[in-house]
Amino acid sequence: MEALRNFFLPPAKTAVAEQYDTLFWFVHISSLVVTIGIVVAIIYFIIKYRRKSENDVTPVITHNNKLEVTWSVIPLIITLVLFGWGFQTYIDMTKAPTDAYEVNVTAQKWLWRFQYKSGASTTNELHVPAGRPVKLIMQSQDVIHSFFVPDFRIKQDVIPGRYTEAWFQAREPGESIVFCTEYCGTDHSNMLAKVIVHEPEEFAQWLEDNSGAATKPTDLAPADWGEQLVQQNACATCHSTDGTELTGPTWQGTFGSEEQLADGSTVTVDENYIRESILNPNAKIVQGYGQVMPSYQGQLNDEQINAIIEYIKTLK
Ligand code: HEC
Ligand SMILES: [Cu+2]
Repeated sequence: MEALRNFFLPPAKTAVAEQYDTLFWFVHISSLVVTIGIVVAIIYFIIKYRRKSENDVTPVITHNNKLEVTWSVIPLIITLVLFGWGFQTYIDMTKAPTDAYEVNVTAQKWLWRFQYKSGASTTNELHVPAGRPVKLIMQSQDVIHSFFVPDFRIKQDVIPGRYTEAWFQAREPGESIVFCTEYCGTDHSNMLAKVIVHEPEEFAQWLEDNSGAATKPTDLAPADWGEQLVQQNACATCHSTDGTELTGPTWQGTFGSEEQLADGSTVTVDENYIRESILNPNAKIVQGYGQVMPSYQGQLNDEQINAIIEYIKTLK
């Protein structure tokens, strides 16, 4: 049974997901039973009432009250039960418990940012505790995106200029994938994130360790911190470090090189140019690329930008 379930649907990692699946199976199995019943009845009648001789005459039947009431009332009851059941499940899915842990979610082409109460923030990784409801307060910086976690059976549009909400309570530690399910441009299919569910104590520790992300950890060299920041901010969705061309130019050997810009001029890739590219990406567009890089103004401070510059310098 478990194997059959998993063959059709991803594992259900929340109680709501299980509720949802039960309803899903009820709808499908009852439809299957009714369909088979109808097909069998049709075949039976075809055989039983076939024309058997030349003077076989079809009797005139006007109506049958008992039969007609039966075949109207039974489906009506099934429909009402389905409606009530579906409505209850929908309410359970949409109304977050009041004691939920809140996380702010920002979607933008093509990444997900998560901000926690403690001041920590992450990109493309949502860290949450197991066994506790988590409420997501979501908004978009640009176009409509949609936050979809198949394992939790939650899917919610994320819209510019207005908050939308979703919630879940993961049972056990583990990882689940987040997809963007609203087509949002070139890299829509790469707009992925992970939900990382921790044991509650481990989550508290994680929050503590990550709340000071705005200052350099003392045990890291600036370039190493820069590498970490680049990962945390998902720059790698668009920039490779090995020469591969993605949505943005590769960083391999870029520092000190001459960059050809879209307006025909050239610029030397130095500290100032990188800084400007991060804070105001549309000021100078590299030839052959689109205006798609989001601004990191207000997201990365000077110290962090310096570290990223140090890191880019190491990519020869
Ligand atoms: C959504 C894709 C995307 C993301 C995410 C992104 N960039 Fe970019 N980036 C681009 C594109 C496209 C260009 C080229 C067009 C332009 O100049 O704006 C670019 C240009 C740059 C340049 C100039 C590079 C050169 O060779 O001239 C730098 C530096 C840069 N980005 C740094 C970053 C950093 C640091 C991050 C993460 C904090 C980041 N980018 C995240 C798309 C992205
Ligand atoms: Cu999207």
